[in-house]
Amino acid sequence: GIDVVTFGETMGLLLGGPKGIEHAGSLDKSFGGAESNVAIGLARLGHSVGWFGRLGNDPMGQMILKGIRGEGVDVSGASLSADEPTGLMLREQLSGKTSVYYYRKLSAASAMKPEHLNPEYIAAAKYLHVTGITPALSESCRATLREAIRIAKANGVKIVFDPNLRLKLWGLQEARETLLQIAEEADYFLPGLDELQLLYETEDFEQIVGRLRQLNAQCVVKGGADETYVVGETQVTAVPYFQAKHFIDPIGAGDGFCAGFLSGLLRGFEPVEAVRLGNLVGSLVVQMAGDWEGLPTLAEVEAILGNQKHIER
Ligand code: KDG
Repeated sequence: GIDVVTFGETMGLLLGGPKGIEHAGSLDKSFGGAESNVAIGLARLGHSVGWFGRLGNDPMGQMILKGIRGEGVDVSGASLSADEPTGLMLREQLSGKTSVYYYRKLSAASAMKPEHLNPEYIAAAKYLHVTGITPALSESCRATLREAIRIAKANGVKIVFDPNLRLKLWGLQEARETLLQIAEEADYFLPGLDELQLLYETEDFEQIVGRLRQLNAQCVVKGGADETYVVGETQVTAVPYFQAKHFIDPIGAGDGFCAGFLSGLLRGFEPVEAVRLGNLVGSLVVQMAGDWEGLPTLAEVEAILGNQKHIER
């Protein structure tokens, strides 16, 4: 069976160079979507992983489907819609600040509805990975996510949830209510510290940890100053980041972290050890432009750790 199943919107991506989008003579073309980034990361680390979602039956949709498939991800559940286009995002990095522009309102992915789900496909997985982007896309996407979680829970599939708060897609009030509700259902909750500050309306770390401890989920908080936090029942363990040699593009680091963390879980690691692998993968993603291009293979991870046993025990 497939170890990890994930779904969501993947979009065409056009990247502006040093002149930005407005003045660029040409744009670099790729694709990206939080969930497919995680899927590609897992496939490169040697796991069986499936991604599904709706794309338009257009050149971007074709490119995305071939790209994800080409990375070794099972895309048998994905579909190309004749009625709606593939979503698109433009991105530029000017004076160190990353800006994203979405063109996705009436995309094929936004039209996803519960009837599109294949319950057997989800039920056969060990983990269902979902993000808070999907419920932000549309009412029907929110219902689809709810149904996918229901199917997973009914079949003993563990739910991994990254809130991926995107305030360009919805208001904080609505996001808070929906995302915290999903967190209640998760087995693993992988938020960023900045997201928690907004969701829980406090910057007080102790208070945030207190809220996280009320959840049933194993919580891991990304984005500390230079560490990731594993929230235990009585203590919080800080797991230091790996130093990135060159820092090119921060986007995708969180997805890389999720892929590494999930890889650790699949290998039977304890949470702290899985987080270490997540941190390593995240630190490699930021060293290349694009969402997923910098994701490492298992061989690369092993070469860096210089200790095969640590990963393959
Ligand atoms: O995590 C990176 C994603 O945010 C990016 O690929 C775009 O999925 C995306 C989104 O909806 O913002």
